[in-house]
Amino acid sequence: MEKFKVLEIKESVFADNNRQADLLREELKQKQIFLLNLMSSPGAGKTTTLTKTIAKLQEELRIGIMEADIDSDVDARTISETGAKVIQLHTGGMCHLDAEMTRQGLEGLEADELDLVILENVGNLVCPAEFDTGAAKNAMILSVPEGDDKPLKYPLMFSVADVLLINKIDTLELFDFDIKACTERARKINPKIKVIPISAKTGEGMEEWVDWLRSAVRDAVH
Ligand SMILES: Nc1nc2c(ncn2[C@@H]2O[C@H](COP(=O)(O)OP(=O)(O)OP(=O)(O)O)[C@@H](O)[C@H]2O)c(=O)[nH]1
Ligand SMILES: [Mg+2]
Repeated sequence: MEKFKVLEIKESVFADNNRQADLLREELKQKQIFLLNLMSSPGAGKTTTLTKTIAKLQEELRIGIMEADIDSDVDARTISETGAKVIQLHTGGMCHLDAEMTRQGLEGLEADELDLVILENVGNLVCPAEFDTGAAKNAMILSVPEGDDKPLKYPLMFSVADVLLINKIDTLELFDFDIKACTERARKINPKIKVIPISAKTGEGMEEWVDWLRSAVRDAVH
């Protein structure tokens, strides 16, 4: 038997997503559950970063992961090996999650006893940025092979992110990726964005990221 549930989430019936997102955010705050929405293009390293993040935090926080995909359970299978609670959400072709879909996921996950829930959103740099999920914070990953011009091409994603992880820095030698230029471009769109270069593969930068996340969870709860 699988160690995780697969849930077909239904298209939202609410017209006003921002209101649903605010309601969900407030409810989660009351329940002291910190929800992080993790976004990136396909293959930037969301699942790899999550497995390493779980390993560093699972002794101190009760963690649950919601893996959203159009139609596969590859990522939930990977996460289930970490021992964290996980659910696979199928969006039925939709390239994003909104607040009501996120709520369905949280109910399926039975998140009430958890401290930290991370939503791995559908891999896409456009649609997920357009829908508030009700998360306390938004994180995004841009990986080195994608190029340092992405803040110029997908500004909305950079404008909604609280933290930008520049992943795969172990490959910097192979690509013309200028971390400083990328950071400046991202900050021009979003002056408050926190930028953390990491390699989910080698572990470089992961401490700084985990410290950021730990503080964000603590600040939200206290
Ligand atoms: N070199 C290197 N490869 C990495 C790093 N992080 C992830 N990868 C590789 O990048 C590929 C995609 O990683 P995933 O973690 O599956 O990416 P994802 O964003 O979850 O992908 P989707 O869920 O399909 O959108 C895998 O082959 C990983 O091993 C890294 O820091 N360095
Ligand atoms: Mg993934």
